[in-house]
Amino acid sequence: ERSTRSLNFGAYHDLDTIYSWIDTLVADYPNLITKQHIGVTYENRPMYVLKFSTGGYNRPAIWIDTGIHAREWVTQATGVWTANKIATDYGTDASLTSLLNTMDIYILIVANPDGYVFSHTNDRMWRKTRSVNPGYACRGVDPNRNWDAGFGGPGASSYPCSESYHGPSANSEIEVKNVVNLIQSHGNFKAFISVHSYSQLLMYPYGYVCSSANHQAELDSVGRAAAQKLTSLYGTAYQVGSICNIIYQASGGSIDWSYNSGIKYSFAFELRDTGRYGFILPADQIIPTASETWLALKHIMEYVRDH
Ligand code: ING
Ligand code: ZN
Repeated sequence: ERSTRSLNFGAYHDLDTIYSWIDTLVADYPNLITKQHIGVTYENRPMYVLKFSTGGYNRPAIWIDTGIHAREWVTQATGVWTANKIATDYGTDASLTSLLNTMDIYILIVANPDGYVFSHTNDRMWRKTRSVNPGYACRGVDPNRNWDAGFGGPGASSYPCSESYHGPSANSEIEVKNVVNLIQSHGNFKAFISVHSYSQLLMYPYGYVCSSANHQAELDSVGRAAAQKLTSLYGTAYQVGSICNIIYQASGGSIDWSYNSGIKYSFAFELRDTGRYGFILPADQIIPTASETWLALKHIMEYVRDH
């Protein structure tokens, strides 16, 4: 695909196209957006985070990542749409503008670049990273079982060919380590939101255990209000709950790590749909999905700004 100045947000795009578009967005909004290179992938591709900031130094910040699982294409597409939405709404949407006057927003649109490329070139259903597993022909680690939160426990596999293989050690995947390094060196993130598909869920910790997080009641009420906003646009039904209670026990997940690291407002989305198309969501649902999700994201961000 040729690089384009204005992207069709209602279509799926490959990595090169997204990366070219990121450069045009940064060029169009130089006073709002910077591109941070946070490291390279296993296959040596760069990883870029977009930072939306109106100034200050190391302001309290919101983290959003999309595409940690390669095949969940509506999530990378939602990341693109959301980045564009923030850029175009700053200065016109009063609430977003006030948020960006005191906080920064970071978006990692393609959290698993090697996997994303492979899902375009070889296997549309690829989920994991592309790292070599010594002694095995099958590649990859599940990057959402690789974080240092209950690592290697129930809800992850020790078999390298499994779709939920946790990897040899926590943070073994450089794509995970790059994010951990950024979050830790920054030290002032107040929310950590990781976007998956599919199932239409809004989840909070924990996944590695089925007991309640300390802030369960608050996270549940913020989550419910956010889901209500989401539903208000097109009636899309969402369930809200802890990972373990609402989907399945899963160890080594990113939002359990962020929560245990002190980032109280840690959430994971599972976007559309509930299984009719699953990972192969038709492109004509990208903009509706991103638009409804934005209302929930905004609710969480506003809550964090005000608390
Ligand atoms: N679902 C997530 C998975 O990694 C999840 C669910 C989210 C688990 C957050 C743990 C933490 O299995 C998909 N579809 O990948
Ligand atoms: Zn996923």
